Amino acid sequence: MHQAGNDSVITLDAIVVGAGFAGLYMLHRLRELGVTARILERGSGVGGTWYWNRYPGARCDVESLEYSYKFDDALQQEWVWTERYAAQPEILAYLNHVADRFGLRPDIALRTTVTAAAYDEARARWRVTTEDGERYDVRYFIAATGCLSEPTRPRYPGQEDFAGRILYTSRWPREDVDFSGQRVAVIGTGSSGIQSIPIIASQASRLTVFQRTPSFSVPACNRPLLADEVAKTKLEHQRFREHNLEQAFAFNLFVNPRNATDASPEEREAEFERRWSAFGGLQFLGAFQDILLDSDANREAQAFIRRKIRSIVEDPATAEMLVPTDHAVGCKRLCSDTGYYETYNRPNVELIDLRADPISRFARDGIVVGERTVAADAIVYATGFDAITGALSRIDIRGRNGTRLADQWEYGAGAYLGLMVAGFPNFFTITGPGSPSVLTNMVMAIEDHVDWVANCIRYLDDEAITAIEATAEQQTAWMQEVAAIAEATQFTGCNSWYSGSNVPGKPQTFTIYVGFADYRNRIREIAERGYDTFALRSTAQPA
Ligand code: N01
Repeated sequence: MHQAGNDSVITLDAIVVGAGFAGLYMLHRLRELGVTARILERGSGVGGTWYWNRYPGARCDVESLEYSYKFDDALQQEWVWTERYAAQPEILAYLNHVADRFGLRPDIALRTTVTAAAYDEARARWRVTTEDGERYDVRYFIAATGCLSEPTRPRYPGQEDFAGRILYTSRWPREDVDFSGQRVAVIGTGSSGIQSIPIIASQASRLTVFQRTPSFSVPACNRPLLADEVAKTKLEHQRFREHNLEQAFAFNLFVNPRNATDASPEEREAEFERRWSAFGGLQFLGAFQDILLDSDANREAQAFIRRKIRSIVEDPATAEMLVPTDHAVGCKRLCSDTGYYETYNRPNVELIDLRADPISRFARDGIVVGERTVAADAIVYATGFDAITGALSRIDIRGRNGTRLADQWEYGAGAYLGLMVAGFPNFFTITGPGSPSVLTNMVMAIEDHVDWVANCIRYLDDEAITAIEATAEQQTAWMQEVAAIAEATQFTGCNSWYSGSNVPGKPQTFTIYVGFADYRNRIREIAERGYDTFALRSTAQPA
C-alpha cells in the first residue's frame, strides 16, 4: 500500500465496501490475485446484515448447511452448524471465524463509512472518500454493500415526545434487551416482525402488534441438526454444494413436478400439509411446480395458508386480520416462523390493523390510534429496508463525466448482468440490480459474483486493460430481459420491497433476475466468450 504524505491519499488496487459475506470473500479472492485491497465497513464488527440484525429470533430462512461458503474445503469440514436454520449469533460467529481463519482483519477498516466515490477518467482511477475524510485512490471500486442493509425509518408525528425506548430490528443494540414486565409495541409484520414477535411476547407483560399488511408465513420446522446428517453432508459436500448451483434459487428446493392445477383437491391438501408440517419454511413454495408461475395454482396455496391461520388463531376477528387477501404467496417474501400465529392466542398479545385504525401520532406514553392511546414502554420498528439499491444510492457515486449513480437510477436501477453499470468503469456491484440476488441462497449468489469479478480482474491484468465498462445498450437489453422473465412469474403483482414499493418515492421496478441457474450459465458464457463486447480501454496506464 502506498500512503502519500502530502495529501493523505492511500493508494491501493481496490476498495471493497462492506464486510459481510460478499466483502469478506471478495477480499480473500483479491489477495489471492495479488491485488492490494481494503474493506471499508461502517459497522464496528464484520458480518454485514448478520452484524446489524441481532433482534430476538433473528434466523436465516435458508438451511445452514447450504447458507455457508463453499469455496474452501477445510472451512467446510471444520465448521459445525447446530441447527437446521442457523440463528443470527451462530452466523455472526461463523463470519468472524472466516475473518480470522483467512487473516482478513488487517485489511478491514471498521467504523468507516464511505460517503463518496468519483471516477477520474483521465487516470482511470476511483477516488473513494470516507465520512472521516480519508481518501483512497484505487483502480477498482467494488460494492459489497448488501441488498438489505439500509433500513427504512418511518417517522410518526410526536415521535420525539415518546418517553420510552425506540428500537429498530435492523439496528438492534449489541447488549441484551430485556422486555420483562414491559409494554411493547411492534410495528411491522414482515420476516423481522414475525420472527421477533413470539419471543418479545414471551418476555413482555403486554405486546401490541401494529400490522399494515398481513404476510403469508409458514412454520420453519427448525430443529437441531443430527450428527449423522452433518457428517453425511461433509462427506459429500462438493456434490451437495454443486447441486446448489444448479437450482433456480441456489438452494435445495424440493420442487414437486406436478401442477397444483392438475392435482385433485385431496392431493393438493396432502402435499400442502406435508410442506407445512414436515418440510417447513420456503419448501412450501415447492409444493407444486406452478405455484410461482400460475395464479390459479397460487390461489390454492393462498387458500391453504388462510385455512391454517383460521384454524390456529382462536379469536376469529384476530384471525381475519392476519389473513392476507391482497397478494399471491411468494409475491412478498414468504415468511418462515416459529410459533407466530400461535402467539396471538396469548392473553398478553393484541393485534391492531393499521388499515382500519391508522397511527395518528406517538404520545409520551404510547401510540395513538383513533381515540385510543396504546400504552408502551418500548416501540420496535420492524419496518424493513430500502432494498437492493438503498446502500448504494446513499453514497455519492460519480462515474464518467461526473454522472451520479443516484441520477442514473432515478427511474429504476439497472446494471448489466447485475454486476456493472454503464458509465461507471471498473465499478462492480456484487448481487446488484439485474442479478438474482435476494431470490437465492445469498451466499451462493455472492460467491458466484465474487468469482466472476475476480476472474474479470485477472483478465484485465493479463491483457493490460485499464478499464472495463458495460455499454448502455447491453444494460438496457439486460434489464428488459430481467423484467420479461419476472413478468411470467407471481413476483411482480403486489407491493413489496422486491419492487421498491415499500419506500415512498422510490421507482417501482422489479430488478431481480428470476432463476439463478439460468443466470449463472449466462454470465459464465459471457465471460468465457471473452470481454470484447464490453467497452474496454487499454491506452491509458493506471497511475
Ligand atoms: O421487512 P419487510 P423485514 N407503518 O419489508 C411494515 C430478510 N429477512 O425486515 O407490507 C406501518 O418484509 C410493512 O407493511 P407493508 C427477508 O428477505 C430475512 O421484515 O409495507 N407498517 C411490513 O409488514 C425479508 O423479507 C429473515 O404494508 C409499516 C413490515 O413493516 C427482508 O429481510 C429475517 C410501515 C416490513 O416488512 C425484509 O424483512 C428477517 C409503516 N410506516 C429479514 N413501513 C430470515 O432469514 C413498513 N411497514 C428469516
